[in-house]
Amino acid sequence: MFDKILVANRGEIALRVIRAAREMGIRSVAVHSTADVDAMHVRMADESVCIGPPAGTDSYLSIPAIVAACEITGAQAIHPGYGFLSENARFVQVLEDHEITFIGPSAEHIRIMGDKITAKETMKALGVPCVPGSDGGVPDLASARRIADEIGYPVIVKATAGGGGRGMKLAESAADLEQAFNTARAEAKAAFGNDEVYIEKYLTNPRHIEVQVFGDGKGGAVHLGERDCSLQRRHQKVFEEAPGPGISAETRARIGKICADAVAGIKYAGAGTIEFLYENGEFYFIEMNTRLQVEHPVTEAIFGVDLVREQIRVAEGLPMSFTQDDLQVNGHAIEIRINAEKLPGFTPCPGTITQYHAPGGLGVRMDSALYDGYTIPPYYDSLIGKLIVHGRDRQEALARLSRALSELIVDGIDTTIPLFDALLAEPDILSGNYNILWLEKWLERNMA
Ligand code: MV4
Repeated sequence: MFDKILVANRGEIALRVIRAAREMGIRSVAVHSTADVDAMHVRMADESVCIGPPAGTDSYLSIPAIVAACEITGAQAIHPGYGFLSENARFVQVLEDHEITFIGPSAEHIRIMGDKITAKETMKALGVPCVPGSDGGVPDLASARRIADEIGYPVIVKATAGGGGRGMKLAESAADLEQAFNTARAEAKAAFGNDEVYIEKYLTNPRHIEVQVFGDGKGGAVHLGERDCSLQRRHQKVFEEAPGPGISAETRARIGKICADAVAGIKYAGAGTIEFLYENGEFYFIEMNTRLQVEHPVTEAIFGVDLVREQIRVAEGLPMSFTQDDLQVNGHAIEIRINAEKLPGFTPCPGTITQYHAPGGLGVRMDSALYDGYTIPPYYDSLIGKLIVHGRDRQEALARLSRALSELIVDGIDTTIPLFDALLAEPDILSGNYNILWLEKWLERNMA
């Protein structure tokens, strides 16, 4: 059993991990940049180490600084949170060499899923339904033409080193293919130092549905249903919910079993998310994320589990504390992401919080590292809080979200909170009738 873990992150996710550790009787070490001396995660942890100057690359992404902090404090394991080093296979390898436990999957699984071609090949071989497209990389334009003609236009050219929307080019018809193929390659080379690309049929109206999975690292695995994360702006999620509107218990069980069997098949350890596009009742795998995700609380709410606690247990070599049969969906949960950004342009807006009041009451969870007088530094992601609500059904969750928003106060800076007041007046949002294109179209009409 661990008696001390290091949290290699900041903000709300660092608090999330510190809280789980404390409930398990595990002490926590915060690391922080010089810009974060007054940050809440430093105050909440049992001890803290300064690991470098403000820039993320010099602090929260510095492998030597974080390993040193671990050795100085005697922490036995590291939780990476999300972002930063959470999907860095080299980091996991370095920790292995230092006999520090990484609270997450193996370096090999991170590497496989980080390369989108090997991820897709692996998932396909494990029986997960994928978007029709090239088998592996497409070496030249002639091959690209052959494949595109075969699957039919529109097609999308994606960088194997990309993901999360980076390095993708759409070709509506054969006339666009050369340009899409060449730009995708050039941009991939420039951005990732790897110009390998693959081709998929472009789905025109899908929803983004992702399945939460959890493996024990020994060939056991469960699924915890799906989340609908279709409401995104420039590949940033804005509003997430579980279960997905219109996804039946039978559909959940079917796609869930496919996903759980797949991760069991590779002896995956810890939390993972299998991302799908969902169109006309069919699931098409696109990517797998090998980390705890920002939106994990909606899954925690409807299943009544603590995913971080389970991550720590599995990293200690303990079994998960539930089986698939223990996991029943209870009600409906919604998360909204609150960013320090000025509308309508979503311009980052750091500054000092003059007043902060978190909502509370039945079915309300506010995950945030804000406090009165806190100054948000300009160096990091603009996410400053997540408001998660849980109700017996979607309608109750929506009413609770509306009520919680009426209690929330974040003064002194501009935030994206007004966006949610506006969204909650939209019939399509109230009925769950949206897909991946909905928000950008709405923003164009309402915030241009
Ligand atoms: C696609 C697609 C349509 N067809 N692949 C964007 C992020 C990355 N995870 C995959 N993405 C997409 N892949 C095929 N074959 C449309 C998108 C996409 C998208 C996906 C999920 C959520 C929002 C999106 C916004 C634009 C494009």
